[in-house]
Amino acid sequence: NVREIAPGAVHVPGWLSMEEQQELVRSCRAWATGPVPMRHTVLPRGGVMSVQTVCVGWHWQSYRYTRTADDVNGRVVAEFPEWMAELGRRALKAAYMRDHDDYRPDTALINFYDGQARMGMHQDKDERSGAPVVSLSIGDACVFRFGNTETRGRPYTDIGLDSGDLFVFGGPSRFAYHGVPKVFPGTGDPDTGLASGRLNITMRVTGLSG
Ligand code: MD3
Ligand code: FE
Repeated sequence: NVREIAPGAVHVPGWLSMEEQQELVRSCRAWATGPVPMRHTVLPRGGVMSVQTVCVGWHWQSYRYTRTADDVNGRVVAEFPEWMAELGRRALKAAYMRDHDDYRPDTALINFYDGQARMGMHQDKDERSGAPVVSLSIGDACVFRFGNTETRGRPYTDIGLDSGDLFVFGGPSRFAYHGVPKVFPGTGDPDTGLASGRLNITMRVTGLSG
């Protein structure tokens, strides 16, 4: 069950098993309370993001990647685990239906949405790589807005994302505008381990070293 939304943008509904979702929730909970706790990222012009984020591998502070969380507590972020890189390669194979043994994601951004959280339309341009982004959703359903590479506005397509869904953004879709205009509170299955809210994990290749 693989849907190509635009060239390189592929949605695979219900890709994660319940056990995989539970395992990811456990890992994300440990990272969220780890050396660099999950927090609302403060933007350069003083705005505060409504989602809460914790990073592994590299720390994203708008708009750059660092090894230490200078905007939180100065500590080194948790290591990006090899099992997650392997999950990323399996995700690319599921979406694009060919092997991606050379895919080496080195960072995951984990976003937590409570009932009010949103993410405005943006491009992900802080990576120095055009490698695909792998996105995994757990918990409450949401509306994901997938736009174009030219403007924040129309044309865009609204797509419902549910717990367990995989979305891959590569090729011409890698630098498209996208956002999350709405989350539907109370729609997630507590069996995942997430009693409320929505978790989104994105794996990326930063193209950075050191
Ligand atoms: C398309 N996260 O972390 S995931 C983000 O649900 C982000 O938390 C949203 O946008 C979330 O930057 C959307 C889908 C997604 C993620 C990264 C992309 C779509 C993308 C990068 C390039 C193009
Ligand atoms: Fe994004």
